[in-house]
Order: sequence, then structure tokens, then C-alpha cells
Amino acid sequence: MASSLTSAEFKSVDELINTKAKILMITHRRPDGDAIGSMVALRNILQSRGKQLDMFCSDPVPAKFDFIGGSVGIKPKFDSLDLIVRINCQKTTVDKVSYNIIDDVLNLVVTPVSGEFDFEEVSLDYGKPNYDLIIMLDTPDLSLLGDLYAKNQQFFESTDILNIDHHVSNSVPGKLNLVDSKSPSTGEIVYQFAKYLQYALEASTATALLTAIVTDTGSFQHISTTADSFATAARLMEAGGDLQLVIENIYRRKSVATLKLWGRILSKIKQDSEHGIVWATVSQQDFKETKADEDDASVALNDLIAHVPDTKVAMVLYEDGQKQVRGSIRTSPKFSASKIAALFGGGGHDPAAGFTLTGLSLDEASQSVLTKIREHLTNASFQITAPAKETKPSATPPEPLTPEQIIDRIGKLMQETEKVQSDADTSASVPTVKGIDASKAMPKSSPVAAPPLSIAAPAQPAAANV
Ligand SMILES: [Mn+2]
Repeated sequence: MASSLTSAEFKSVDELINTKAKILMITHRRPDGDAIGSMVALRNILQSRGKQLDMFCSDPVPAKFDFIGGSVGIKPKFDSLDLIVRINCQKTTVDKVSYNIIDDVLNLVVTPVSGEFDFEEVSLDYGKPNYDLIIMLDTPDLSLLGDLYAKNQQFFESTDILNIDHHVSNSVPGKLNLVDSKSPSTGEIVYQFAKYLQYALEASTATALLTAIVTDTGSFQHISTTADSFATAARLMEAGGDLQLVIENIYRRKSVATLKLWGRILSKIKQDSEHGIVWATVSQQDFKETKADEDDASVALNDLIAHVPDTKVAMVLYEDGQKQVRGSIRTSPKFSASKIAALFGGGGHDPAAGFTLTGLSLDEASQSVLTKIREHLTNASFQITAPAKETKPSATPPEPLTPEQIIDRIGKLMQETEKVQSDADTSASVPTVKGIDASKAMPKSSPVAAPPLSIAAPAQPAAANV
């Protein structure tokens, strides 16, 4: 099925961009191939149209994306921000402001008409970054932007946002929202926009978009993959996109560190065949001794653990170095990973979700989580299959939902989510939960076709993503 975005929407986006002089592009922390690929591609497209733009991401871009070029231009911090000295003049009137520089020290001199300023009336702040449009890519919630958002909330709240994403849970308050939850990747939305602009894709942009599609569809394996994904990939290859280069860089660069970590994970795999759960834990010591990172653990989950036959729930729990235990979950098609993650304050998509626990050791966390999952696996609420209404065998793909059906489903799911959350809040066996497994589960998740499970209740705005 073709994109649900219309030319009218692309036209408004084009018009919005054309009215702006300096554009900031930003994607979620712990960036994946879709985040980087779609951002770099859109940067190339807009730059060729004479736009001035800068790219940002709170976390470093993994070296495996260097081949898309341009990832070198992605900055982790806003620079050249003004320093603002704020003085409350309610009680004391300012006569004049002057400055002098003595021995490399700037003295800002504020002279009152009479009396003196109290130190409490003086505060320091940074000025706002100098951009008149923010383009957010692949990011369903502002908080997932990480530090760049946390430290500049006012800027994000007072600047126009163009929100380009494919997560069904997207709650970004965009001036314009180019959100298509049917699209398996943000890259495909950027491709649609390029097509609308009749932009002749150069090879490097095509490769960046191919990276986005290949990574977010799990090399076309996820159920989110559509006929359009293949058609778009074909167009991108015709434009010079180098699929082999993408595969080579994304999948065939296993470092010795990665393999060592996988060895440890595989040696620690545990299986509960009665409930259909397979899991492994990874300690900080495992990461330190193998020199591998959390992404390696996540790939091990996707590529190895999730494929154990008869598995309903596959999970990796790992210590994240900040005294937290993060969990990544994958489920077989009949079960909802995001419903399970919601038990622990997390969220995500049906096949892939994540959560973060604080205040527990790795062992305590895994015991607590497993107990809870076992309890609930027997409970039909984790299953995706709608209550027996249609009994025809599922040889044919499900029909797309009508807007009415979607609204109805959202309502039901929100009720369930609230119930699940209150369970989680009150149960003694569930530890304190903070934040979520932001993008850890994103890289190979299939964000589409998932019912909007993670439409966050107001109390929990961050639970929107995996
Ligand atoms: Mn994505």
C-alpha cells in the first residue's frame, strides 16, 4: 500500500522549509541506521536547494555509519550560544551598563541609579540556539532527543518543529507532522518527499536512504516490510545506492569484541520451555572485559536469541553502566513486546520493546522481570490476536484498519495500558522504573503495524518508544 501522506502535505512541508533561513536537524539519542540515514539524506536534499542546516544528535554516531558520509557533520552540542546575565530590576533601577576587559577577564558593569543589586537578583543562562526551524527525524517523543532537548527545552518549545517519523506512538508537537505509521522507516518518508520535490537523488543520498530502509526493516525481514519498501529500494539502487556497501558496513563488520560478547551471551542463555521464554543477562563486567557495547548485545538478541524455536518472548537484560538494568524484548508474532515492556514502565512496538529498571541488581531484576512475565504470559492480554471475531486462517494479511477502528482500538489499549501501569505501580515485586530503553530496541524493530500500545498516559510521557 502506498504512503498515506499526500502531495498537499509534502507541499506544506516544502513551503514551511522555504520560509526558514537556518534549520536544525536532529534525531533520537542512540541513533540507528534509519535515524542517521534519513537525516543525512534530507540534509543533502535541502542543502542542494540552498538551505543552511546543521545536524545534531545527543549521542555519538556509531562508526559503522561513517560510510554514509556526512555522519561526521553530526554534532552532539549546540555551539556559540550566548551567555546571558539576567538581573531582576524590579527593586533596583539600572542607570547604565558597561564593560571592561582586564587580564583576559571580562567585567560586565551594571551601575544602579541608587542602592545596590542583591546577588539573588542575578542569574546566568545560555541564549537560544540560532535556528528558526527544527526538523526532527525518526523520533516519536521530544525526550528521546536526550541532552540536547533536556538542556534547551525552552528553545524546542518556542521554535517551529517539522516532525518526520514513522512511529505510531509519535507525540511530538510539530508545527507540521509528516508522520506515516505505515511506513517501515523514516527513510521511506524522506524518499517520498524527495520524489515530490522531483529531486534527482545522487548516489550518496540513495545509499543513505537504503541504509535507513535496510536497517529498519531488518534487511526486509520484519513484518513491517511492505511492497513499497522493495520498490523504493529498487529505485534507490537505480539511483546508484550501493546495497553491498550498506550490507558490508552494517552487517559484516563484527569486531572481535562483538564476537567475544556474543560468546558470553550465548554461554549464558537460559530457557523456560514451559512458558516459551529465552533470555540472557549481560553484566558491566561482560562489557568491560570484551570491550563490546550495548548495541552488540541488542544485535545478539535480534540475530541469535530471538530465533530460538518455540520462543514467545526473547529478552536480554543488561547493566547499563549507570546503575540501571535495561531490558530489550522481542516477541513472536502473537505476543506484544510493548505490552510486556509496559509492565516495567517501558514501551515500544509489538515485536520489539524495551524498559529500564533502577535500584535493582542484575540478578534481582531478572528474577523480578521473569516472575512478572511468566504470570502474564498465561494471561491472554499479552496476545495480539483480537478477541475471536474473525476465525478465518491468517494466510492473507490483515486488512488495514479504518480510522474508526483505529480510534476504537486506541481507546481500548489506553484503558489496558492504564490498568497495566497501575498494576506495575502497586506491585511490590516491581521495582522503581525510570525512563525507558530509548532507542536500544529501535535498530531492528518493526515500528509499523503495531497497535498504538505506547500511547503514553499523561503520567508517563517517555514510554513512547523503543
Ligand atoms: Mn525508524
